[in-house]
Amino acid sequence: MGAARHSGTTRKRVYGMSISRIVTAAVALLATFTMTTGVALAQAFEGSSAPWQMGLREAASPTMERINDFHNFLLVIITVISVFVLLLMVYIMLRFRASKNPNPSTNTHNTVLEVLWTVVPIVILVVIAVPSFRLLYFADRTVDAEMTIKAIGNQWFWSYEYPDSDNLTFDAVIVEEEDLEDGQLRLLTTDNDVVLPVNTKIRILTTATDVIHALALPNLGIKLDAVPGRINETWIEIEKEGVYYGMCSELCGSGHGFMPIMVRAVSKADYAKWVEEAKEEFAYEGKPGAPKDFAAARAEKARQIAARYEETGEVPTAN
Ligand SMILES: [Cu+2]
Repeated sequence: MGAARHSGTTRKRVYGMSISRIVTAAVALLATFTMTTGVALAQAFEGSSAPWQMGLREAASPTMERINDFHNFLLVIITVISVFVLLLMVYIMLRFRASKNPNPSTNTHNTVLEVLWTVVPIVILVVIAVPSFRLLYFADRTVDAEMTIKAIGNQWFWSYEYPDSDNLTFDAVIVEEEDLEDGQLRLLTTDNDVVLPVNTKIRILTTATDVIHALALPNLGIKLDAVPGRINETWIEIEKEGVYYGMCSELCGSGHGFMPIMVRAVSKADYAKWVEEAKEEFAYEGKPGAPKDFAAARAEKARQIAARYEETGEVPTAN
């Protein structure tokens, strides 16, 4: 102890900087970092991946918070198992190596060991299964949804319907690289974004026009198959205003990588305002001049986009 403390004092003098100064500098650095991150968060939340990101995306819904917790819990379990197995194998390789054991053991059974290596994995699986099922049921659906949004996958764009607002509907097609404006993300930006209110329980329904697609929004903990002829359901409650990016997550054809999902979460008041504006711009049931059959119009648009994409091989955009 004394020697360690002594050498510490010597080092302190050598570098000419006291420990307390180092601590102060570290605290100042940390404070600056926290402040800048805080400011960044206070601006607008951006739900996208970052280069060299570790772990999952930042959670912005109760489901994703639980997915994150579950992921961290599993990480501990698999780390312990991996380290245990590694140490066991190193031990076996050293302790039972051929040079040390000219006459190999002829043991074939060990009842205690066999019971243990059966029971312990079962216990581990049960420990994983209980929170896993709890999470599955939590993410499944909400009984008291305040609104509903329907996402329809097409080759290769998404359409959205707002059943609570006279089936207000529009398509969201990718913005091509050369048309991107400053700050818009490549392969993730759509011409129309899906506007949703924060702090609202939103029921999500999804289906598809042609083949199986999948609605995925990592920050919100959503990955839901969009299957033709059936409706899948889940729910979200977005906690932060901002933009959330996602992608189709089911291989759905050659334009699969070009059908991003872009959600803009706004306050409830701004959402109500947006619905009024959107009704001017987009079609809804009963609007003069709106197509009689939204699904047929959508299918026709998908056919045109697919045909042009086949011809040119370029990103399948709307125009
Ligand atoms: Cu798709």
